[in-house]
Amino acid sequence: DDGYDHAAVERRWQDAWDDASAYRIPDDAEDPTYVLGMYPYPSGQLHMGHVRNYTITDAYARYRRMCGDEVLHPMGWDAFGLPAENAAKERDTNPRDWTFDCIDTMKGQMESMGFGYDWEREITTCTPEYYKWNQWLFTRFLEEGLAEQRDAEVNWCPTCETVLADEQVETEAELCWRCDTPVETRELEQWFLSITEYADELIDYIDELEGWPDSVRQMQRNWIGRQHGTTLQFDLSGDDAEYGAVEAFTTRVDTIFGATFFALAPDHPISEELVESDEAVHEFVHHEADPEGDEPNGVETDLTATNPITGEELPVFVADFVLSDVGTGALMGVPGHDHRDHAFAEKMGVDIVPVIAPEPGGGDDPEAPDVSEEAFTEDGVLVNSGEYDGLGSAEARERLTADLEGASHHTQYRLRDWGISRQRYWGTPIPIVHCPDCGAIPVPEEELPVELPEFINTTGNPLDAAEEWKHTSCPECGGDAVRETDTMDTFVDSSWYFLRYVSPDLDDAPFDLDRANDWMPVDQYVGGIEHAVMHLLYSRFVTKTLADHEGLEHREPFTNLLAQGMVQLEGEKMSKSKGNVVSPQAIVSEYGADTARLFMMQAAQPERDFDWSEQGVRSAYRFLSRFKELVEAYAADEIETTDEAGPIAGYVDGEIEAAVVVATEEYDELVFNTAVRGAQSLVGTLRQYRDYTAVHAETVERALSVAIRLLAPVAPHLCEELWETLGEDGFVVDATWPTAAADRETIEKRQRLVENTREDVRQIVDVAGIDDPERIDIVVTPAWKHKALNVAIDSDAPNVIGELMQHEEIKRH
Ligand code: ANZ
Ligand code: ZN
Repeated sequence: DDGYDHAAVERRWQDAWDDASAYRIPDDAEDPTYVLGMYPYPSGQLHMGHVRNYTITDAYARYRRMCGDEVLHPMGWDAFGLPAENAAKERDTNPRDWTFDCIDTMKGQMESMGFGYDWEREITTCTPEYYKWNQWLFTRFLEEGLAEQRDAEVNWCPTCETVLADEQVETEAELCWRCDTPVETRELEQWFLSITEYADELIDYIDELEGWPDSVRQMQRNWIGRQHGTTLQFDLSGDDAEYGAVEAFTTRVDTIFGATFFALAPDHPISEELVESDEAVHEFVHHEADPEGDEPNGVETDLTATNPITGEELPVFVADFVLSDVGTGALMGVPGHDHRDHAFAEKMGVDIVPVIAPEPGGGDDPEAPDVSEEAFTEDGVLVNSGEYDGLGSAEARERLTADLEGASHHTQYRLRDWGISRQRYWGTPIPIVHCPDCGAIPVPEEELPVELPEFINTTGNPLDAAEEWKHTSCPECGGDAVRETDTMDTFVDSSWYFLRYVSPDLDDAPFDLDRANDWMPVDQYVGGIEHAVMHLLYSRFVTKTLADHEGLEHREPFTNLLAQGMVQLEGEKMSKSKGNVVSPQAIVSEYGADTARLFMMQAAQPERDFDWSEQGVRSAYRFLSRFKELVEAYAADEIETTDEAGPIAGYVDGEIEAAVVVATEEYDELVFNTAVRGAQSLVGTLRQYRDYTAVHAETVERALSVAIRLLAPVAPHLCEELWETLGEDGFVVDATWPTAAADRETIEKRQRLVENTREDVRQIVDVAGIDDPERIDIVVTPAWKHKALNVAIDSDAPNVIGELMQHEEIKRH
């Protein structure tokens, strides 16, 4: 029975917005509020995650606009990437056509959702007009010494036939992030961007990012992984060889008196030498080492290491838990105070010695802990440590680092430089020419972009097969040379796209600097938590380099970040492989975009996961239908009205205030579910009012006008329609956000009063002997306490209440 012609309503307003260029933001806007959803990869269809992401930004953009801000709310396409290349191969088409087909479809779907984007600012990263600026960025990095080519061991996915960044390898299982194939390693010449030069700033500034979720901030800190410690030297010698001083990194030099072994990574240069001469080491390194395994494994060598403070000779192992790219690839083992070293020592029969005591009130003679079963890993007071006994751990670290010859403070990071080379076609060509005489020469800026040649369907990298494109002349000497055939990681594209929106058509610079200085940073960024590390870190890094070298006046790109939760089905992530995907398009055609949007926003706070529910969708639809019916009935004079503002009108007044105050506060914080709830309950109250008695026209008109505006950010099409029905001029998206005189505290006080009064009424009902008091939900003004039961209404029970009001027992109050 409930329902309305949502398709007609939605088409009508989409066309009207379009005709009026309602979401265009002029270039001379002063400092618009910049609201941005992470641009999608054009995979073919908009999925629920997109719809949620973009409904959040759209609702917020509309809200800010109604509050009087100019709003920049653009959209674009993260259009390079492997899936397009794979799809093109499968379908025997080319990645460009496939990508633009997908964009077409998805853009249509976005329009059908009513997202208010300034499409004049649309960007598509696979166009030469865009990727030219990736190339420009790369050459600028080169000039600033922030890009370099290195022979590097890389993660190689044999299925995708491509190099993967560390971040694209699933850490535990070492699988390709796209296809779950076990990753191998290979040596290749790769281009790296020196993000590690910004490691300190990237980690220090995280403290300032107060508009970001703590979880994301922590993930970034962990990813950068800064550790303060000491590098120190151990002399290594064997029966017939001296290896001299070998460096080890430790964060706990205070435990050095407890070092009972020394360990080298399997690919430490000394291990590699031993592989040649020592059968057991060879066997271990080539057949037994399992760095991913849960247990530490190792093999004892014939070498000994001299503890630089005690002079003790320690056994030296080659061990798989020592990582070659951490610290120096060598460590001192302290089983008494490190869990891993403890496990290793137990397995290898190495001594376990306690040298740090817990600090029970700093007594004179602290007792060494029992570490035979488990390491004591906290800081404490030194024991069994000679002249250092009694010192606290922190002080001991300072003293020992100063006292030990060859030791020095060292800060180390988990962060590695950003390898951007990909052996793939569908990406930005790295603008380099390899000349046999001059080496790797950047393509001069005037010659950018280096455009992609036509796609060739081969098994390897199509750029290798593009003979004509590949062979060129050296920009330096003019001799025969070949182009770099690697393309850039697509995270390069997304590391600065938010700047391109300010001047998307500019052809002599990546972005208009003045405007970027005015319009940046993004005020509210919204996207999936899967981008918490890579995309956000790279964007921060690139922004900082542009600030250092290009005059950008912002060092951080995103002031506020919201990481939206997942839309699930029965607690599971929707995915094609699980076959539990609900298509947004199907919902839109059955119930309309407004229903889909309203359901999503009311289902949960944006950060939370929630379950898709057909029932929830239907109830959102029912609400919108009833809202529409009410406004139309009122506008058509089908509701009995009165000029007299009775007590219910007073009550409704309070409800209007409450809805405005709550919605405003909650929209500010992007808590859409709560924001919308107040407006919905206001509509419910109005329906009860109408069903019960003649309504006070002025109050109801005001209430409807407020409810329409409060719901407009979430259900924009219907609210435009109702705004017009109510006889208002212009778009509701341009209407002024309603304000209220009361503050939250006053509202809550009043609500408590109403609650109490209701409770009193329920008791009266009890006393009066009404059979079914549970059925009666009564709305009263607090004034009732002073005698009269002003009114009690309930859509289900008007008769009971009418009866109740006749009741002698109640009349007397
Ligand atoms: C001695 C020591 C004593 C350490 C102690 C820790 C505790 P975490 O453990 O995350 O704080 N380390 C150094 N180089 C390494 C490598 N190449 N591969 C694996 N581990 C390595 O990281 C710092 C510690 O990691 C360092 O401090 C070192 O063990 C180990 F009670 O040195 B420590
Ligand atoms: Zn040359």
